[in-house]
Amino acid sequence: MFRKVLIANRGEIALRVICACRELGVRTVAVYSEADRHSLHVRFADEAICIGPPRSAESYLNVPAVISAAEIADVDAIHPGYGLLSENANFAEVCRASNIKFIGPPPEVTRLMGEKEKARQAMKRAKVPILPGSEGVIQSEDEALDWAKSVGYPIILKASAGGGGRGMRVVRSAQELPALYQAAHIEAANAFGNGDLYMEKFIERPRHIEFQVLADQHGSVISLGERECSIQRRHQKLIEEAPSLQVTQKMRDEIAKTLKRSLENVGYQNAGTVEFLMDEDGKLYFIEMNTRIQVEHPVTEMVTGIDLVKAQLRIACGERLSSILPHPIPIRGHAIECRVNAEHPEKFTPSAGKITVFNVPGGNGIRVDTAQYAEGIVPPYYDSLIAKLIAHGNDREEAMQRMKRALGMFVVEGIHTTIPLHSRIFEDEEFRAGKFDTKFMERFFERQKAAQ
Ligand code: MV4
Repeated sequence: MFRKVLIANRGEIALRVICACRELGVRTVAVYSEADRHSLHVRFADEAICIGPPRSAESYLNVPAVISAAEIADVDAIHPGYGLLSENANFAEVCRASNIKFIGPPPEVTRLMGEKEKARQAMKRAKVPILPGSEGVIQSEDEALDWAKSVGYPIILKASAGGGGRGMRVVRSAQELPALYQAAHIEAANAFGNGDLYMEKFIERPRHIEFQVLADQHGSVISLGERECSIQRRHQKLIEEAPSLQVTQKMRDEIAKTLKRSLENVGYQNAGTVEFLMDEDGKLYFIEMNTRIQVEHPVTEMVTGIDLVKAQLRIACGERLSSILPHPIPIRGHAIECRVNAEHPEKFTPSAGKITVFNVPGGNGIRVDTAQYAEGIVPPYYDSLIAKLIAHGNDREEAMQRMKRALGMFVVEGIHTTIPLHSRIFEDEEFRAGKFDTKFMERFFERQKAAQ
Protein backbone atom coordinates (compact mmCIF):
# COMPACT_ATOMS: atom_id res chain seq x y z
CA MET A 1 0.00 0.00 0.00
CA PHE A 2 1.03 3.64 -0.41
CA ARG A 3 2.93 5.18 2.47
CA LYS A 4 1.56 8.71 1.99
CA VAL A 5 -1.17 10.25 -0.20
CA LEU A 6 -1.94 13.90 -0.97
CA ILE A 7 -5.61 14.80 -1.34
CA ALA A 8 -6.03 17.51 -4.00
CA ASN A 9 -9.51 18.54 -2.90
CA ARG A 10 -11.56 20.08 -0.09
CA GLY A 11 -14.86 19.61 1.75
CA GLU A 12 -16.63 16.31 2.28
CA ILE A 13 -14.78 14.40 -0.46
CA ALA A 14 -11.36 15.34 0.97
CA LEU A 15 -12.53 14.00 4.32
CA ARG A 16 -13.98 10.89 2.64
CA VAL A 17 -10.57 10.12 1.10
CA ILE A 18 -8.84 10.74 4.46
CA CYS A 19 -11.22 8.17 6.04
CA ALA A 20 -10.28 5.56 3.41
CA CYS A 21 -6.55 6.26 3.87
CA ARG A 22 -6.85 5.98 7.67
CA GLU A 23 -8.49 2.57 7.39
CA LEU A 24 -5.67 1.41 5.11
CA GLY A 25 -2.94 2.83 7.35
CA VAL A 26 -1.89 5.43 4.76
CA ARG A 27 -0.57 8.84 5.90
CA THR A 28 -2.49 11.81 4.47
CA VAL A 29 -1.51 15.27 3.30
CA ALA A 30 -4.21 17.91 2.93
CA VAL A 31 -3.81 21.00 0.75
CA TYR A 32 -5.96 24.03 1.47
CA SER A 33 -6.67 27.59 0.40
CA GLU A 34 -6.54 30.53 2.79
CA ALA A 35 -10.36 30.31 3.07
CA ASP A 36 -10.16 26.70 4.30
CA ARG A 37 -7.62 27.09 7.12
CA HIS A 38 -10.18 25.87 9.70
CA SER A 39 -11.68 23.08 7.56
CA LEU A 40 -11.97 19.54 8.86
CA HIS A 41 -9.92 18.07 6.01
CA VAL A 42 -7.03 20.19 7.32
CA ARG A 43 -7.65 19.10 10.90
CA PHE A 44 -7.90 15.36 10.19
CA ALA A 45 -5.05 14.98 7.71
CA ASP A 46 -1.66 14.02 9.14
CA GLU A 47 -0.09 17.04 7.42
CA ALA A 48 -1.55 20.13 5.76
CA ILE A 49 -0.06 22.62 3.32
CA CYS A 50 -1.56 25.97 2.34
CA ILE A 51 -1.40 26.29 -1.46
CA GLY A 52 -2.80 29.76 -2.09
CA PRO A 53 -5.58 32.34 -1.92
CA PRO A 54 -9.30 31.48 -1.64
CA ARG A 55 -10.17 31.42 -5.34
CA SER A 56 -9.90 27.85 -6.74
CA ALA A 57 -7.98 29.02 -9.81
CA GLU A 58 -5.20 30.22 -7.52
CA SER A 59 -5.22 27.26 -5.12
CA TYR A 60 -7.00 23.94 -5.75
CA LEU A 61 -6.70 24.31 -9.54
CA ASN A 62 -3.12 25.57 -9.43
CA VAL A 63 -1.14 22.61 -10.79
CA PRO A 64 2.36 23.89 -9.88
CA ALA A 65 1.18 24.67 -6.32
CA VAL A 66 -0.37 21.21 -5.85
CA ILE A 67 2.65 19.41 -7.34
CA SER A 68 5.07 21.46 -5.21
CA ALA A 69 3.11 20.49 -2.09
CA ALA A 70 3.25 16.83 -3.14
CA GLU A 71 7.03 17.05 -3.66
CA ILE A 72 7.66 18.89 -0.39
CA ALA A 73 5.55 16.36 1.54
CA ASP A 74 7.17 13.51 -0.42
CA VAL A 75 3.94 11.62 -1.20
CA ASP A 76 3.60 8.47 -3.30
CA ALA A 77 0.26 9.38 -4.83
CA ILE A 78 -2.41 12.07 -5.30
CA HIS A 79 -6.15 11.48 -4.97
CA PRO A 80 -8.01 14.21 -6.90
CA GLY A 81 -11.55 13.62 -5.52
CA TYR A 82 -14.27 14.97 -7.89
CA GLY A 83 -14.41 18.27 -9.76
CA LEU A 84 -11.27 20.48 -9.59
CA LEU A 85 -8.33 18.58 -11.19
CA SER A 86 -10.00 15.15 -11.22
CA GLU A 87 -10.61 14.97 -14.99
CA ASN A 88 -7.67 17.10 -16.08
CA ALA A 89 -5.47 14.87 -18.28
CA ASN A 90 -2.65 17.45 -18.25
CA PHE A 91 -2.55 17.28 -14.45
CA ALA A 92 -2.37 13.48 -14.58
CA GLU A 93 0.51 13.83 -17.06
CA VAL A 94 2.40 16.20 -14.75
CA CYS A 95 1.91 13.69 -11.92
CA ARG A 96 3.36 10.95 -14.11
CA ALA A 97 6.34 13.14 -15.08
CA SER A 98 6.90 13.91 -11.37
CA ASN A 99 6.85 10.23 -10.42
CA ILE A 100 3.67 10.62 -8.38
CA LYS A 101 0.86 8.10 -8.90
CA PHE A 102 -2.37 9.81 -10.02
CA ILE A 103 -5.26 7.83 -8.49
CA GLY A 104 -7.44 7.52 -11.57
CA PRO A 105 -7.18 6.35 -15.17
CA PRO A 106 -4.12 7.05 -17.36
CA PRO A 107 -4.16 10.55 -18.96
CA GLU A 108 -4.73 9.06 -22.44
CA VAL A 109 -8.02 7.50 -21.31
CA THR A 110 -9.13 10.66 -19.48
CA ARG A 111 -8.42 12.63 -22.66
CA LEU A 112 -10.42 10.18 -24.82
CA MET A 113 -13.45 10.32 -22.50
CA GLY A 114 -13.17 14.11 -22.27
CA GLU A 115 -13.78 14.32 -26.02
CA LYS A 116 -17.40 13.24 -25.89
CA GLU A 117 -17.81 12.47 -29.57
CA LYS A 118 -14.63 10.36 -29.62
CA ALA A 119 -15.83 8.52 -26.51
CA ARG A 120 -19.19 7.94 -28.19
CA GLN A 121 -17.57 6.44 -31.30
CA ALA A 122 -15.23 4.31 -29.18
CA MET A 123 -18.20 2.88 -27.27
CA LYS A 124 -20.12 2.36 -30.52
CA ARG A 125 -17.23 0.30 -31.92
CA ALA A 126 -17.36 -1.83 -28.75
CA LYS A 127 -21.08 -2.50 -29.36
CA VAL A 128 -22.37 -0.32 -26.50
CA PRO A 129 -25.77 1.06 -27.59
CA ILE A 130 -25.65 4.77 -28.51
CA LEU A 131 -28.35 7.11 -29.85
CA PRO A 132 -28.58 7.69 -33.60
CA GLY A 133 -26.49 10.76 -34.46
CA SER A 134 -23.48 12.17 -36.23
CA GLU A 135 -20.33 10.13 -36.76
CA GLY A 136 -17.46 12.27 -35.57
CA VAL A 137 -17.62 16.00 -35.01
CA ILE A 138 -19.75 18.07 -37.39
CA GLN A 139 -17.67 20.19 -39.78
CA SER A 140 -20.29 22.67 -41.05
CA GLU A 141 -23.86 23.88 -40.88
CA ASP A 142 -24.66 21.95 -44.07
CA GLU A 143 -23.27 18.76 -42.58
CA ALA A 144 -25.42 19.37 -39.49
CA LEU A 145 -28.51 19.74 -41.71
CA ASP A 146 -27.66 16.49 -43.51
CA TRP A 147 -27.20 14.52 -40.30
CA ALA A 148 -30.38 15.97 -38.79
CA LYS A 149 -32.32 14.95 -41.88
CA SER A 150 -31.08 11.37 -41.67
CA VAL A 151 -31.59 11.14 -37.87
CA GLY A 152 -34.96 12.92 -37.85
CA TYR A 153 -35.99 15.90 -35.69
CA PRO A 154 -35.88 16.70 -32.84
CA ILE A 155 -32.11 16.45 -32.43
CA ILE A 156 -29.72 17.82 -29.82
CA LEU A 157 -26.40 19.54 -30.56
CA LYS A 158 -23.74 18.91 -27.94
CA ALA A 159 -20.26 20.32 -27.40
CA SER A 160 -17.63 17.61 -27.81
CA ALA A 161 -15.51 19.23 -25.08
CA GLY A 162 -18.59 19.82 -22.91
CA GLY A 163 -20.55 17.50 -20.69
CA GLY A 164 -22.77 18.09 -17.72
CA GLY A 165 -25.24 20.06 -19.83
CA ARG A 166 -23.20 23.04 -21.03
CA GLY A 167 -23.18 24.05 -24.70
CA MET A 168 -26.27 22.04 -25.70
CA ARG A 169 -29.10 23.07 -28.06
CA VAL A 170 -32.30 21.19 -28.89
CA VAL A 171 -33.28 21.63 -32.55
CA ARG A 172 -36.85 20.86 -33.62
CA SER A 173 -36.79 21.78 -37.32
CA ALA A 174 -34.41 22.51 -40.23
CA GLN A 175 -35.53 26.16 -40.20
CA GLU A 176 -34.17 26.78 -36.70
CA LEU A 177 -31.00 24.70 -37.09
CA PRO A 178 -28.58 27.32 -38.54
CA ALA A 179 -29.03 29.85 -35.71
CA LEU A 180 -28.85 27.19 -32.98
CA TYR A 181 -25.81 25.57 -34.62
CA GLN A 182 -23.95 28.90 -34.62
CA ALA A 183 -25.01 29.69 -31.03
CA ALA A 184 -23.86 26.30 -29.74
CA HIS A 185 -20.58 26.53 -31.67
CA ILE A 186 -19.75 29.98 -30.29
CA GLU A 187 -20.81 29.04 -26.75
CA ALA A 188 -18.65 25.89 -26.84
CA ALA A 189 -15.65 27.78 -28.26
CA ASN A 190 -15.92 30.40 -25.50
CA ALA A 191 -16.58 27.97 -22.64
CA PHE A 192 -14.13 25.17 -23.56
CA GLY A 193 -11.73 26.74 -26.06
CA ASN A 194 -13.04 24.17 -28.55
CA GLY A 195 -16.17 24.72 -30.65
CA ASP A 196 -16.54 21.13 -31.90
CA LEU A 197 -20.14 19.89 -31.94
CA TYR A 198 -21.84 16.55 -32.47
CA MET A 199 -25.46 15.52 -32.74
CA GLU A 200 -27.82 12.96 -31.25
CA LYS A 201 -31.49 12.12 -31.59
CA PHE A 202 -33.22 14.08 -28.79
CA ILE A 203 -35.10 12.14 -26.12
CA GLU A 204 -37.88 14.29 -24.66
CA ARG A 205 -38.21 12.77 -21.20
CA PRO A 206 -35.14 10.70 -20.48
CA ARG A 207 -34.17 9.12 -17.23
CA HIS A 208 -30.55 9.54 -16.25
CA ILE A 209 -29.09 6.18 -15.22
CA GLU A 210 -25.39 5.64 -14.65
CA PHE A 211 -23.25 2.56 -14.02
CA GLN A 212 -20.38 2.45 -11.53
CA VAL A 213 -17.33 0.56 -12.75
CA LEU A 214 -13.99 -0.43 -11.26
CA ALA A 215 -11.02 -1.44 -13.38
CA ASP A 216 -7.69 -2.79 -12.18
CA GLN A 217 -4.27 -2.24 -13.76
CA HIS A 218 -4.19 -5.79 -15.13
CA GLY A 219 -6.95 -5.29 -17.72
CA SER A 220 -9.95 -6.41 -15.68
CA VAL A 221 -13.19 -4.36 -15.48
CA ILE A 222 -16.31 -4.97 -13.38
CA SER A 223 -19.65 -3.16 -13.09
CA LEU A 224 -21.09 -2.46 -9.62
CA GLY A 225 -24.59 -1.75 -10.86
CA GLU A 226 -26.47 1.44 -11.54
CA ARG A 227 -27.66 4.64 -9.91
CA GLU A 228 -30.83 6.53 -10.83
CA CYS A 229 -30.00 10.26 -11.01
CA SER A 230 -33.01 11.82 -12.73
CA ILE A 231 -33.97 14.13 -9.85
CA GLN A 232 -31.95 17.20 -10.80
CA ARG A 233 -32.38 20.89 -11.35
CA ARG A 234 -30.36 22.89 -13.88
CA HIS A 235 -28.01 19.91 -14.33
CA GLN A 236 -27.33 19.78 -10.58
CA LYS A 237 -28.40 16.46 -9.15
CA LEU A 238 -30.51 16.68 -5.98
CA ILE A 239 -31.32 13.04 -5.20
CA GLU A 240 -29.70 9.80 -6.35
CA GLU A 241 -30.60 6.22 -5.61
CA ALA A 242 -29.44 2.65 -6.13
CA PRO A 243 -30.63 0.38 -7.59
CA SER A 244 -32.94 1.87 -10.26
CA LEU A 245 -36.51 0.55 -10.22
CA GLN A 246 -36.43 0.60 -14.05
CA VAL A 247 -33.42 -1.68 -14.48
CA THR A 248 -34.11 -5.41 -14.42
CA GLN A 249 -31.45 -7.93 -13.43
CA LYS A 250 -31.30 -9.00 -17.09
CA MET A 251 -30.58 -5.41 -18.24
CA ARG A 252 -28.03 -4.97 -15.43
CA ASP A 253 -26.19 -8.15 -16.45
CA GLU A 254 -26.28 -7.19 -20.12
CA ILE A 255 -24.85 -3.69 -19.51
CA ALA A 256 -22.23 -5.17 -17.17
CA LYS A 257 -21.12 -7.48 -19.98
CA THR A 258 -20.87 -4.73 -22.63
CA LEU A 259 -19.08 -2.37 -20.23
CA LYS A 260 -16.58 -5.05 -19.29
CA ARG A 261 -15.77 -5.64 -22.97
CA SER A 262 -15.69 -1.99 -24.03
CA LEU A 263 -13.73 -0.60 -21.10
CA GLU A 264 -11.20 -3.44 -21.13
CA ASN A 265 -10.79 -2.47 -24.80
CA VAL A 266 -9.94 1.19 -24.11
CA GLY A 267 -7.60 0.27 -21.24
CA TYR A 268 -9.73 1.83 -18.54
CA GLN A 269 -8.31 1.91 -14.99
CA ASN A 270 -9.59 2.76 -11.52
CA ALA A 271 -13.15 4.01 -10.72
CA GLY A 272 -15.43 5.42 -13.39
CA THR A 273 -19.06 6.16 -14.14
CA VAL A 274 -20.77 5.44 -17.43
CA GLU A 275 -23.80 7.66 -18.07
CA PHE A 276 -26.82 6.42 -19.98
CA LEU A 277 -30.14 7.93 -20.95
CA MET A 278 -33.20 5.71 -20.72
CA ASP A 279 -35.92 6.47 -23.27
CA GLU A 280 -39.69 6.13 -22.80
CA ASP A 281 -39.46 2.47 -23.90
CA GLY A 282 -36.94 1.63 -21.16
CA LYS A 283 -33.98 1.31 -23.55
CA LEU A 284 -30.54 2.48 -22.38
CA TYR A 285 -28.14 4.52 -24.53
CA PHE A 286 -24.56 5.53 -23.64
CA ILE A 287 -24.06 9.32 -23.54
CA GLU A 288 -20.74 9.94 -21.76
CA MET A 289 -18.25 8.65 -19.22
CA ASN A 290 -16.91 10.36 -16.10
CA THR A 291 -13.38 9.30 -15.20
CA ARG A 292 -13.53 10.09 -11.47
CA ILE A 293 -15.19 9.09 -8.21
CA GLN A 294 -18.59 10.80 -8.20
CA VAL A 295 -20.48 12.77 -5.55
CA GLU A 296 -23.18 10.08 -5.45
CA HIS A 297 -20.83 7.09 -5.02
CA PRO A 298 -22.14 6.35 -1.46
CA VAL A 299 -25.46 4.90 -2.68
CA THR A 300 -23.51 2.23 -4.56
CA GLU A 301 -21.34 1.63 -1.47
CA MET A 302 -24.44 1.16 0.70
CA VAL A 303 -26.06 -1.47 -1.55
CA THR A 304 -22.88 -3.36 -2.49
CA GLY A 305 -21.00 -3.05 0.81
CA ILE A 306 -17.88 -2.11 -1.20
CA ASP A 307 -15.77 0.89 -0.14
CA LEU A 308 -15.13 2.52 -3.51
CA VAL A 309 -12.43 4.92 -2.31
CA LYS A 310 -10.46 2.13 -0.64
CA ALA A 311 -10.88 0.15 -3.88
CA GLN A 312 -9.43 3.14 -5.80
CA LEU A 313 -6.36 3.21 -3.54
CA ARG A 314 -5.82 -0.53 -3.73
CA ILE A 315 -6.24 -0.61 -7.51
CA ALA A 316 -3.75 2.27 -7.89
CA CYS A 317 -1.27 0.17 -5.87
CA GLY A 318 -1.61 -2.66 -8.36
CA GLU A 319 -4.01 -4.97 -6.54
CA ARG A 320 -6.34 -7.11 -8.65
CA LEU A 321 -10.14 -6.80 -8.62
CA SER A 322 -10.30 -10.55 -7.97
CA SER A 323 -8.45 -10.02 -4.68
CA ILE A 324 -10.43 -6.99 -3.47
CA LEU A 325 -14.03 -7.62 -4.60
CA PRO A 326 -16.56 -10.34 -3.74
CA HIS A 327 -17.93 -12.39 -6.61
CA PRO A 328 -20.68 -11.91 -7.59
CA ILE A 329 -21.15 -8.27 -6.48
CA PRO A 330 -24.14 -8.30 -4.09
CA ILE A 331 -26.93 -5.69 -4.43
CA ARG A 332 -28.58 -5.53 -1.01
CA GLY A 333 -31.63 -3.36 -0.30
CA HIS A 334 -32.01 0.22 -1.48
CA ALA A 335 -30.09 3.44 -0.84
CA ILE A 336 -31.02 7.09 -1.46
CA GLU A 337 -28.83 10.19 -1.20
CA CYS A 338 -29.94 13.80 -0.71
CA ARG A 339 -27.42 16.47 -1.62
CA VAL A 340 -27.65 19.13 1.06
CA ASN A 341 -26.60 22.39 -0.57
CA ALA A 342 -26.08 25.79 1.05
CA GLU A 343 -28.63 27.54 -1.13
CA HIS A 344 -31.44 30.01 -0.94
CA PRO A 345 -34.67 27.93 -0.88
CA GLU A 346 -36.46 29.65 -3.79
CA LYS A 347 -33.77 31.37 -5.79
CA PHE A 348 -31.27 28.49 -5.59
CA THR A 349 -28.46 31.00 -5.25
CA PRO A 350 -25.52 30.10 -2.98
CA SER A 351 -25.99 30.88 0.71
CA ALA A 352 -22.55 31.41 2.22
CA GLY A 353 -21.88 32.37 5.84
CA LYS A 354 -21.42 31.00 9.30
CA ILE A 355 -23.27 27.90 10.42
CA THR A 356 -24.58 28.49 13.96
CA VAL A 357 -26.32 25.16 14.64
CA PHE A 358 -25.39 21.87 12.98
CA ASN A 359 -27.16 18.75 14.23
CA VAL A 360 -26.33 15.71 12.12
CA PRO A 361 -28.82 12.79 12.16
CA GLY A 362 -27.72 9.21 12.72
CA GLY A 363 -29.29 5.94 13.74
CA ASN A 364 -30.11 2.78 11.84
CA GLY A 365 -29.47 3.00 8.10
CA ILE A 366 -28.30 6.62 8.06
CA ARG A 367 -24.94 7.89 6.82
CA VAL A 368 -23.87 11.53 6.57
CA ASP A 369 -20.79 12.55 4.57
CA THR A 370 -19.87 16.11 5.48
CA ALA A 371 -16.93 18.32 6.45
CA GLN A 372 -19.15 20.92 8.11
CA TYR A 373 -19.66 21.61 11.82
CA ALA A 374 -21.32 24.11 14.17
CA GLU A 375 -19.52 27.48 14.02
CA GLY A 376 -18.06 26.40 10.66
CA ILE A 377 -17.95 28.77 7.70
CA VAL A 378 -19.37 28.12 4.23
CA PRO A 379 -17.08 30.18 1.99
CA PRO A 380 -18.57 31.77 -1.13
CA TYR A 381 -15.79 30.53 -3.44
CA TYR A 382 -16.67 26.89 -3.95
CA ASP A 383 -19.39 24.37 -4.72
CA SER A 384 -22.43 24.77 -2.44
CA LEU A 385 -22.57 21.10 -1.33
CA ILE A 386 -22.24 20.97 2.47
CA ALA A 387 -23.41 17.44 3.25
CA LYS A 388 -24.70 14.23 1.73
CA LEU A 389 -27.45 12.47 3.65
CA ILE A 390 -27.65 8.81 2.71
CA ALA A 391 -30.40 6.41 3.83
CA HIS A 392 -30.20 2.64 3.36
CA GLY A 393 -33.05 0.19 3.94
CA ASN A 394 -34.15 -3.32 3.03
CA ASP A 395 -36.29 -1.81 0.27
CA ARG A 396 -37.06 1.62 -1.22
CA GLU A 397 -39.96 2.14 1.18
CA GLU A 398 -37.74 1.68 4.24
CA ALA A 399 -34.98 3.86 2.75
CA MET A 400 -37.55 6.64 2.18
CA GLN A 401 -38.92 6.33 5.74
CA ARG A 402 -35.41 6.60 7.14
CA MET A 403 -34.60 9.55 4.88
CA LYS A 404 -37.75 11.41 5.97
CA ARG A 405 -37.08 11.01 9.67
CA ALA A 406 -33.38 11.89 9.21
CA LEU A 407 -34.22 15.06 7.22
CA GLY A 408 -36.41 16.09 10.16
CA MET A 409 -33.46 15.65 12.54
CA PHE A 410 -30.90 17.44 10.33
CA VAL A 411 -30.79 20.95 11.80
CA VAL A 412 -28.67 23.59 10.07
CA GLU A 413 -29.01 27.21 11.19
CA GLY A 414 -27.23 30.38 10.12
CA ILE A 415 -27.43 29.64 6.38
CA HIS A 416 -30.16 28.42 4.01
CA THR A 417 -30.07 24.80 2.82
CA THR A 418 -32.01 22.45 0.55
CA ILE A 419 -33.16 20.34 3.55
CA PRO A 420 -36.75 21.74 3.53
CA LEU A 421 -36.97 21.15 -0.24
CA HIS A 422 -35.86 17.55 0.21
CA SER A 423 -38.48 17.02 2.93
CA ARG A 424 -41.19 18.20 0.53
CA ILE A 425 -39.92 15.94 -2.27
CA PHE A 426 -40.17 12.93 0.08
CA GLU A 427 -43.86 13.76 0.64
CA ASP A 428 -44.53 13.91 -3.11
CA GLU A 429 -46.69 11.08 -4.48
CA GLU A 430 -44.99 11.05 -7.89
CA PHE A 431 -41.56 10.77 -6.26
CA ARG A 432 -42.74 8.10 -3.84
CA ALA A 433 -44.11 6.07 -6.73
CA GLY A 434 -40.70 6.29 -8.44
CA LYS A 435 -42.30 7.95 -11.46
CA PHE A 436 -39.59 10.31 -12.52
CA ASP A 437 -37.56 11.55 -15.43
CA THR A 438 -35.23 14.52 -15.84
CA LYS A 439 -38.23 16.92 -15.99
CA PHE A 440 -39.45 15.79 -12.54
CA MET A 441 -38.39 18.95 -10.66
CA GLU A 442 -40.18 21.24 -13.15
CA ARG A 443 -43.44 19.33 -12.61
CA PHE A 444 -42.79 19.22 -8.85
CA PHE A 445 -42.48 23.02 -8.62
CA GLU A 446 -45.69 23.40 -10.68
CA ARG A 447 -47.53 21.09 -8.28
CA GLN A 448 -46.16 23.00 -5.28
CA LYS A 449 -47.31 26.31 -6.76
CA ALA A 450 -50.76 24.90 -7.53
CA ALA A 451 -51.10 23.61 -3.96
CA GLN A 452 -50.35 26.99 -2.36
C1 MV4 B 1 -29.66 14.46 -23.86
C2 MV4 B 1 -31.01 14.70 -23.57
C3 MV4 B 1 -31.93 14.23 -24.47
N1 MV4 B 1 -31.54 13.60 -25.60
N2 MV4 B 1 -29.31 13.83 -24.97
C4 MV4 B 1 -27.84 16.91 -20.18
C5 MV4 B 1 -26.55 16.70 -19.48
C6 MV4 B 1 -25.70 15.90 -20.40
N3 MV4 B 1 -24.83 15.03 -19.65
C7 MV4 B 1 -26.66 15.17 -21.24
N4 MV4 B 1 -27.93 15.84 -21.12
C8 MV4 B 1 -28.97 15.50 -21.88
N5 MV4 B 1 -28.68 14.85 -23.02
C9 MV4 B 1 -30.23 13.41 -25.81
N6 MV4 B 1 -29.86 12.79 -26.93
C10 MV4 B 1 -31.33 15.35 -22.38
C11 MV4 B 1 -30.31 15.76 -21.53
C12 MV4 B 1 -30.74 16.38 -20.32
C13 MV4 B 1 -30.49 15.79 -19.11
C14 MV4 B 1 -29.81 14.58 -18.99
C15 MV4 B 1 -29.56 14.01 -17.78
C16 MV4 B 1 -30.00 14.63 -16.63
C17 MV4 B 1 -30.67 15.81 -16.71
C18 MV4 B 1 -30.92 16.42 -17.93
C19 MV4 B 1 -31.61 17.62 -17.98
C20 MV4 B 1 -31.84 18.21 -19.20
C21 MV4 B 1 -31.39 17.59 -20.37
